[in-house]
Amino acid sequence: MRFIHLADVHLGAAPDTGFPWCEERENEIWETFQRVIRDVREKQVQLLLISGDLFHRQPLKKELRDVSYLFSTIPDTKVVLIAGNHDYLKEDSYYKTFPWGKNVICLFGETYDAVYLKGLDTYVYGLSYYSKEITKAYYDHVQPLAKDACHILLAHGGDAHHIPINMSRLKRAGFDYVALGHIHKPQIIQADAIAYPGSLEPLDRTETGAHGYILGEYAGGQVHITFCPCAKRQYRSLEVQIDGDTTQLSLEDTIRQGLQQQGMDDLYHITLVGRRDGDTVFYPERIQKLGNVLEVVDLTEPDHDLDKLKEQYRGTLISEFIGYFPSERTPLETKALYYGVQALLRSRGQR
Ligand SMILES: [Mn+2]
Repeated sequence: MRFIHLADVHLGAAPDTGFPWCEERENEIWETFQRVIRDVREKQVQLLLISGDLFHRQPLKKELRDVSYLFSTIPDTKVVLIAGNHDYLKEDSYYKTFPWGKNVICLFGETYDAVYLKGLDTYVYGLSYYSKEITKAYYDHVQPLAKDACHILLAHGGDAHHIPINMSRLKRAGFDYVALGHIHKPQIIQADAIAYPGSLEPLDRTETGAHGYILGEYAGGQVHITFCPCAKRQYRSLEVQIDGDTTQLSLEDTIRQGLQQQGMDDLYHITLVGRRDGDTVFYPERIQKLGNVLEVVDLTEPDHDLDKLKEQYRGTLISEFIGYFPSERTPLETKALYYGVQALLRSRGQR
């Protein structure tokens, strides 16, 4: 039996608020979800597991109709889902009354429940959120039925306010696979047994690295899983080394090349490090235009010609301060020297 495990799709989210590509990203989450449905069909996946937070907030009726349509395009695949803390089952949630197709099973109980999928000889277990937070450690006491079949738990949470999970306990519980959701960083807790696929598309700049879903196979009583990257974009950090020869235009060229190499769709946090020419000032707003740049942090320090300054400011504190340091310096001493010179120059009203 082949399955796909998804979580934290967050349909309806619009990441990177305030940036020109924000609206595009809202659509891309839908497009990537559609791509997963296409993969379900092409890879002949029999079971699609969604471990909570399919929606970013309470789903609109038209959004449920769209999702339901997509599920209707994979009629031979069973879809099992639970509601997470973002799309929790609020009293008037459209989730509760929505008429899903017959291949879709919602484990919308407030307490632990199971469904048996006959054709797949598989039990899927789970519960859903009825509030934004649950502090009770529900998964500490769950276990599969004593029946010869494949047993899969859908679970959403893993932090103090969203069903804390004792992983070592869960490892011993006896499930063939635990399909986790809520933590947005993809991670395998136990090889071929317990995993978070992470958010389908990364949703904020802390969610660096590849994102996607988990493809699983159950055969001969054993599960085997692989992580399949599928997101359109990645958040990346780019560190650029500056030296005395770097100019604004040479820097722009370096960054342009870096972005092209790593991917123009990706979203960047750029940091400038090193020592720049004493007269050079970089313009972050021009760097921002080179691609999808979220932020430019300039940590460079000016590279002063110390001998020249010492001569120029002879008889002043600046000259004395420079002379205080030996020519062979530790990195810390060098840092103190440059910071000090910079501060003293600034206090004289000069750059
Ligand atoms: Mn969540």
